[in-house]
Amino acid sequence: RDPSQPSWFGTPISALNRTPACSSPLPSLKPDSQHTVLFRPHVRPGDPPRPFPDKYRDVWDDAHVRMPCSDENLYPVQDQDGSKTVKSRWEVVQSALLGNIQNSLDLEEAILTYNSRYANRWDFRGLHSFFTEYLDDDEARGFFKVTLPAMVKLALRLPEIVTQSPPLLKKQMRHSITLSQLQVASLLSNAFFCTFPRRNAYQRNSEYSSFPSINFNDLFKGGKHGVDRRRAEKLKTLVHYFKRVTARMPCGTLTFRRQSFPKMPVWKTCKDPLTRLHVSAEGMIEEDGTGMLQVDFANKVIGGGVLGFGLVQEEIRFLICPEMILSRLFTETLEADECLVIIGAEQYSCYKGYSDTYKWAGDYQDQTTRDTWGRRCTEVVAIDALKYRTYTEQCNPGMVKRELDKAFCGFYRSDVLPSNLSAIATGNWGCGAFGGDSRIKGLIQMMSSAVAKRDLAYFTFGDAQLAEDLYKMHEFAEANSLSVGDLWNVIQSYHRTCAKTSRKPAVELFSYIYQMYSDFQDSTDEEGAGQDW
Ligand code: AR6
Repeated sequence: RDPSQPSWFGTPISALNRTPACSSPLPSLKPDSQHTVLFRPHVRPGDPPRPFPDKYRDVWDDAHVRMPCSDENLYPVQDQDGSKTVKSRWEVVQSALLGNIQNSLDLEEAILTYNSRYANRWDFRGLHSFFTEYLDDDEARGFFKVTLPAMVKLALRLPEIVTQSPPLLKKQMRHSITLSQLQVASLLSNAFFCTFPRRNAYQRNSEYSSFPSINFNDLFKGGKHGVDRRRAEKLKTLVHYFKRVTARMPCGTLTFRRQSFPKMPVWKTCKDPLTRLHVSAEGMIEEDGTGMLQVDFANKVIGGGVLGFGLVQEEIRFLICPEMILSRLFTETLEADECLVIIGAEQYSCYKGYSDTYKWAGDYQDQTTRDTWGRRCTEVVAIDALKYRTYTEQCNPGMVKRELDKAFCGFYRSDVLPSNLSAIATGNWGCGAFGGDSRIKGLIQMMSSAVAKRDLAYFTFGDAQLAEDLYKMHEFAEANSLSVGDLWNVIQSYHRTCAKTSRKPAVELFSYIYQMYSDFQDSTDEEGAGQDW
């Protein structure tokens, strides 16, 4: 970056709202028909909240997570004489994990005991090389001696810790789940040991085919050349989380909320002016957006490739804040008008690099304040953009509406006064793996946040030109008193002029907008007549 050039434009970031300073007091935490709370709503500092109900109450149906510890979780086991009997799978899990696991080969054997159908299909080469080639001997020994037995304990205490089956957050449901960090840690330990039933087969029409995977087996795969560096760095980051929570269990809570609204704005007629914009070439959403609504550039399958190969914004966020991975246990694929909000996830790790250069960079002590429900004041919203191949298709009215609606669904809070809303911390949503254009998407996010009545902090990930261009467009819209509806109309008019071009048109959207309005000004100056978009 040229140091003589400014790195940010617009409203100073210090002027934007952040939680908890901007928030109104929370109502007391109470379960209701739209909110499942898995503990007694009683937060005691220094002590994880007690689960609710006191004794494990199982539900084994298609509306709830099928728990590994359910009595209904049965598994065929071959007896010594070759005959098959059906046994409690949880008992098999317990005896396998309580066996003597001293290295990754033992771990593989244990996991396959209760996943025997996958013995020839799952590949553990990545896990083996992680412990033999990637970690040094002391670290590997420490893991099997200290962390792994503690993780086993945490996983097997599941029926004491999570005493009811969490509901599934299915398509179009408006429902929240609040649980303790201890409950999340116990469920995630089970995911690491691949104990969740019916979550291994993802063929079409299988029960969970429209849900993300949750068992960690895909992370244990090998690469073409022995150790897969991406998976190894992911494992390092996740092992660090388990090391932290087994050494000292955090006492807070988290909420996962599936959100949609019965009515979306009629964009064409929205009179709202743009809200304030801070745009910066420096800074990151998770670092500089503390207390703001932080955008997760999501996949409709929440968490994307976090348990596989993917390693961009969403996956990195889920790795450094692994409690977010739990969303994969219960969140069905997001539809066009839905999002998932995650409040309270803690950051446990630092990282360096991005994608192929991603590296775990040590411990992170999250100092974010907690709210009165015990959650870190960190709110992340998962919104999935569409994947694009051409510039033109992104201006198609149907596509623009889809993206405006998606962002609006993520940003809007029907029950909060605008003055109590934090700003949105975002950036090049949909513009990396999903191939969108950052100027079009930047404008779309400005429009959605305007109707949601929230300011925007936009981090361009080092792109100084983009920062300047977005700022100029924002200034231009303000100077010309352009409302969201005016912007919608000019995008439509642009699409009509360039719809026949399949590739990138000669004039891009921003230049077109500038040109249209100066023509409009010229024509009004000369003839006193407006142009009808
Ligand atoms: N802060 C600010 N900007 C960032 C950050 C950050 N921490 N990280 C990346 N960027 P991408 P998409 C910028 O590709 O296109 C995942 O697999 C950077 O300029 O993650 O919406 C999901 O699961 C980067 O190029 O988002 C989906 O499957 C740009 O944001 C898919 O990728 C876009 O990041 C979503 O892809």
